[in-house]
Amino acid sequence: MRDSGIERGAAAPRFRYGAPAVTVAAGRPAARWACGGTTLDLAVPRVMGVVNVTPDSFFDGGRFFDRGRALDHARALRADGADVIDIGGESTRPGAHPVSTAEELARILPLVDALASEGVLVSVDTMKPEVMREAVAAGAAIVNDVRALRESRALAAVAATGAGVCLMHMQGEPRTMQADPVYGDVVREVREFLVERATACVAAGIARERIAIDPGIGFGKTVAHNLALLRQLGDLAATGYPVLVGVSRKSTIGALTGQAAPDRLAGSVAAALAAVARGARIVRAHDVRATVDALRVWLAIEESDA
Ligand code: 8Y4
Repeated sequence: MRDSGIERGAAAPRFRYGAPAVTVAAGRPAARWACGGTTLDLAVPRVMGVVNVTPDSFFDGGRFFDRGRALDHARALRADGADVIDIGGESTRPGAHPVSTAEELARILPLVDALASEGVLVSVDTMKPEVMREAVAAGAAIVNDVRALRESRALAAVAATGAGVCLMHMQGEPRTMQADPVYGDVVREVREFLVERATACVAAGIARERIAIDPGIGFGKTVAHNLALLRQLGDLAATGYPVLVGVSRKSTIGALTGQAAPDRLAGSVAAALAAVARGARIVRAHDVRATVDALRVWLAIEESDA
């Protein structure tokens, strides 16, 4: 039980959000995420809006590289209903240029600072311990690491703060991860990896309540792997850690719809709803307004009992 991270006999009904009788070791449902001075109530699904401050980001193509425009975009996402703004200064796109710590900090810190001082719950998308420390010092409440704090010193960097952390699964390295992803049992392997990383966090002094986990849709996975992970997301939710999912505009949506990235809105929203229906508590999205509207309608239906 302890090794798998799954509490048996607590299977969630398939299409009911918020109901899973899932427990953590302490025996309480994971309905909160401790993020610095803020605790995000996960009784309702939350939306993390994406702001890239990279000249080579996968979709935005540098549109928000300009600092003022990035700030305007982040504020617009907030107004659209984003609960968290995720700021990234280094693209994880295959073939993207690596960025120095100094450059990454120069890109993101002014934004982190401005948004945090406006009361926005800021997440920083980074793999670098130094960037984690500086961003949290500038007001970021969440560290979102696609490498799940595997960089040496990353565990200690986050432990030294009170920030929440999102641990994401990735097979391989960004440059080559999509070449030929292979798994025996993708859902089991991803779950075991994430529970192992969460356990390492706790051992390093990061409280359990600060941890969220993420299957890393598209990170070293085929379309079939991504669909299996989404369909069986309940297995991840059953670990007791809040589950965050990012599917927005990703290539799996393109593969299923035949649409290019700018035209993946409907597919992305459908995937977000399916993920939340299976126990995801936070969805990472580019199109925040549409995602929030869809979640509101879906939640109203789920919660209506007349
Ligand atoms: C179009 C637009 C196609 C964007 C692909 C993409 C995740 C993440 C990314 C995720 C968490 C991306 C930083 C990839 N994805 N963080 N980051 N979870 N926690 N690609 O799924 O959005 S970047």
